[in-house]
Amino acid sequence: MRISAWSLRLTVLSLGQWFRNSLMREQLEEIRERALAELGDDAGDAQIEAVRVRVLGRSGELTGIMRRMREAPPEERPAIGRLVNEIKDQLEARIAALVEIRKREAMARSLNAAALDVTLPGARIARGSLHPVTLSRERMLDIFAAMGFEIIDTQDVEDDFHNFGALNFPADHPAREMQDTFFLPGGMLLRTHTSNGQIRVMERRRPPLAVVCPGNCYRRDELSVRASPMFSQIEGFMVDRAGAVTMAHLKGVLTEFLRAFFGSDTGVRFRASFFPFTEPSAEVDISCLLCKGAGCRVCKQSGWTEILGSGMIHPNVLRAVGYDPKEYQGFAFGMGVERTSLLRLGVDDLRLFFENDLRFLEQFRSASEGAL
Ligand code: 2NL
Repeated sequence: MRISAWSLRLTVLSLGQWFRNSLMREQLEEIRERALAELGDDAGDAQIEAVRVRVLGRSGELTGIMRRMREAPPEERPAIGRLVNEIKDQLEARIAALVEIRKREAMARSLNAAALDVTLPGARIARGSLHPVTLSRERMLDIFAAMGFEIIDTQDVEDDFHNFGALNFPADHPAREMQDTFFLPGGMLLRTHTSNGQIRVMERRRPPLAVVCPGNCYRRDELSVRASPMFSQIEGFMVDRAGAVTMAHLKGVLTEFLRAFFGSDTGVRFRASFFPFTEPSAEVDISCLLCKGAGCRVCKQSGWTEILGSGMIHPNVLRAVGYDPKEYQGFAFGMGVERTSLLRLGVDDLRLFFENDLRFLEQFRSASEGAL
C-alpha cells in the first residue's frame, strides 16, 4: 500500500496531536504533583494562597491548559477536561482542608495565649464602708430609738433666737461673739450646737416628748487634736407634766445609754456643773476605757473621762418655747459624736476623722460589717 502524501501528513499530524495530547496530561499531572507537594501539612497561609493563585487563579495553570484545549484531538478533549476538573476539585478540597486546619491551629494558639483558669479565685470588688463617726452616730441613735426617743433632723443655718436667745444665753455670753460663731450675711448663723433643733421641735410640738436631734455644728476653731470647725453632736430631751420627768430619769436614761454604748461594766458618774440652759446641770463621766478606772495618762490619773453634759431644762428655756414651767418639766443632754467615737475606738487625734486617709478609715471596715 502506497502511503500517500496526505495520509503521511495526517499520520504526522495525529502523531503530533497525540504527542501534545500526552504532553497535556503529563503537564496536568505535573501541575497536580507540584501543587500537592506544596500543599503539604506544614504549608502556611501565604503558601496556600500562592498555590491557589498560581494553579486555580483566573490566569493560572489550569486555565492555561483549558485555553490550549483546541490543540488536543476532539475525541480526547472531554477526558482532558475531566482531568482538569478532577485536579481542580482535588486541589480546592485540599486547600479548604488546609485552611480549616490553619484556622483551628490559630484558634488553639489564641486560646492558649489567653488561658483561662476557671479555678482561680475571682477578683475582689473593693467595697467602701461608712465613716467611723457615721457608724458611731448610728449606734448612738439606735440605742436612743430603742428607749423610745424620736430622731429628728433639724436645720444647720439658724437665727440668733433659736441658737442663743431661747437657750437662756445672756446677751454678753462669749459664745455669741464673732470669734466663736460663724455669722452669715443677712443675720443668720451656723448653729454652734444642736440645741436649736430641740428648741424648734418644742416650739411646734406639745409634751409628752422624747426626742434626739443629731447634726453638724460649727464653731470658729482651728482643726486640732481636740477641736474642729465642724463637728457632730447628738442632743436629746424628754419633757412631760411637772414631776413626771425628773433628775432620776435623766440619770437612768443616760446610764442606760452609756452602758449600752461603751459596755455594761462601764462606770458612770454625775458631777454638778453649769450650763445657761439647764438647772440643775450635771456633767457625766465614764470610767476611763484605757485603765478601767485605775488611773492613767489619758484620764490624768483620775480614772474618769468626761463624756456628756446634761441637766433639767431651765425654766427660761421652757418659757421661750411657750411651755409653762409650772406645768411642764424635763431633762436635756448633749454630747459630741467625734469625741465619743474617739474614746470608744481608741483614736487619739480628732484630725484623723476629718483627713479621710483611707489607711486610717479602713481599720474600721469591720465596724461597718456589724462587728462594732
Ligand atoms: C455639752 C452640753 C448640753 C443640753 C446640752 C439642752 C437643750 C435644750 C434645753 C436644755 Cl433645748 N438643754 N441641751 C443640756 C445640757 C448639756 O450639752 O457639753 N455638750 C457637748
